[in-house]
Amino acid sequence: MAFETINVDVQDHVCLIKLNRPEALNALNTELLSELATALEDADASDKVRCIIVTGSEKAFAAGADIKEMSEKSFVDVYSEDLFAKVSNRIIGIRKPIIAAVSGYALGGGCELAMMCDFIIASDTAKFGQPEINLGVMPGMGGSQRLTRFIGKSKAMDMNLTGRFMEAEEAERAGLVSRVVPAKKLMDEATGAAQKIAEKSQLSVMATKEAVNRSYEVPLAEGLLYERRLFHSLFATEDQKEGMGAFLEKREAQFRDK
Ligand code: CO8
Repeated sequence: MAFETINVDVQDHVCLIKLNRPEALNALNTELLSELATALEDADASDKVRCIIVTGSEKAFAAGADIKEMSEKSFVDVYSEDLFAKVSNRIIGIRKPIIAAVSGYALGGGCELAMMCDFIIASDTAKFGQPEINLGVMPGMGGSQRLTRFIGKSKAMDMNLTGRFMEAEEAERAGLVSRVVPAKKLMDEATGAAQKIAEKSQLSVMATKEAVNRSYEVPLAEGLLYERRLFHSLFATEDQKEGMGAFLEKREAQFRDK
């Protein structure tokens, strides 16, 4: 399918989705968000894809929701259409792993989109922020919720109330991003991580994603039970026999997603 605001490329089981609205620093308008959700769902359904990367340009992952598009909307408009609800549910419904490769600005909805991915690899030029407060509004797609779970209350309040930007180094220290690399190495690093994931059994990959995400939704005892049941269930797979057998035979496992 041809897209106007994103580029999609699949190579070696990795689907690379590049946000492509350079004239607006990849601001997330309705068209881009809808195309992104469609591309993610296509990748989720494709046998050729085992891991997904979402990235932007060197200057901007995404500078937020599109302010021009939102500026004239009324409360009745945004409440009636439940702005961003459907599209964010489509994005968080993806079962294959999604890595956000972030360079430059990841602001407002851009930071929230990165947080909806499974982990963030950042270049040393990345800048994260929730500057919605400067526009007379507040985050609407996770900036007050996911960010608080990732970096704690004090830093989340600081970011959300002052609207300041957080550099990559601080974001890594705070637990928002998993790795920081020089800008030139960002895509190699993200692709390398995606290829590592692509080598695993997709059954254990999807179960792991599900279990980690569950930890944000349920109390610890429920989460531990959920994890244990998923762990038990993987013993019904051929890939468990193959993975453990290969270790004991000192050879590489050949997973078949069965
Ligand atoms: N929306 C629309 N256009 C944008 C946006 C945006 N968020 N950000 C940048 N642009 C446009 C600019 O208007 C400009 O266009 P033009 O050349 O036609 O005037 C072009 O991109 C380049 O931008 P700048 O000239 O401003 O570039 P600078 O390098 O000087 O500054 C900044 C870069 C600091 C990133 C600056 O552009 C900026 O502050 N942008 C806005 C950041 C912001 O406030 N983001 C939050 C938006 S609100 C939001 O995200 C709400 C989230 C709710 C849920 C979202 C679900 C997706």
